Amino acid sequence: MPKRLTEEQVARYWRDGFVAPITVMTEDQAAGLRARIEALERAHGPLHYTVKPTLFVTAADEMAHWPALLDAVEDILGPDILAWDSAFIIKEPGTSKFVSWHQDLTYWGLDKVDDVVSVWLALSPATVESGTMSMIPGSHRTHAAHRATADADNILSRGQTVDVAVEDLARAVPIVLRPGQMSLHHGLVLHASGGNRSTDRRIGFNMNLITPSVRQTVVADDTALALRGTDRFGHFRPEPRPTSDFSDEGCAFQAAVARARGASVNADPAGRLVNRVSRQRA
Ligand SMILES: O=C(O)CCC(=O)C(=O)O
Repeated sequence: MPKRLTEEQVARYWRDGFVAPITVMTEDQAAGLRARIEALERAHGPLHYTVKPTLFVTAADEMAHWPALLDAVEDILGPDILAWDSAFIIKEPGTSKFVSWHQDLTYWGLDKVDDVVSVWLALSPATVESGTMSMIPGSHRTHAAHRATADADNILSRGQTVDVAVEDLARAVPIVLRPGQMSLHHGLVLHASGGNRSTDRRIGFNMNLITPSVRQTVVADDTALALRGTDRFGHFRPEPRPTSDFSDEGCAFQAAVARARGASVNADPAGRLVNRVSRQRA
């Protein structure tokens, strides 16, 4: 018996490679989290695509541990859950920034495909107009060939792109979410998103969750955040939870993680390593 999803939603996830929308909080709760994040942005600068905000943003840590969110993930992954990665993915109003068609797992170095679930939680309306993701049902069953592209508007660090057949593009499903709703997608489902033609910011909190049995094959000494259950494998060094926003310890840990992943790290005017790092991910 699933905890949060219906049997039909669980079956749909495995059949299509994604399921949405899943309501995990009220719009008021989402608005409250958004307000906290935007206050931090005013104080510290943009949070878009910073590496692992769960290490230094308490609102991100709260979302990662949100019981209704984890109940839905547990229905897919089982009771033992780690967060391998997280990011805010923010598209400003009017931006032409986009995400090309890709499969998440292509560059992550994780050795299992069915033990990785991506969460995308909306903190503002995610609509076709605001540049929400579209996904191709059933595309998670095969690995697709990616090629590198160079387009300054592509949010993906390598500009990796899959050439999707026209008939598959016609089947793509837009993932429309109200604030407080989320989607879950399989690490191999083909997905993409367009620019933001709306007048509001499109703010998503994205997490890549795994079971502890998954191994990292590329990054040495990789870390993960324990969210639920037990880690009987110890494949990832445990991450600390933030006790306050932008604490020195949280920022230092985040900077070290970002460096280990090969991301470029900048120092802030006070000389402290902070979060303004490019996110090194697929
Ligand atoms: O936020 C977006 O537009 C794309 C997000 C994405 O590619 C992902 O969550 O895997």
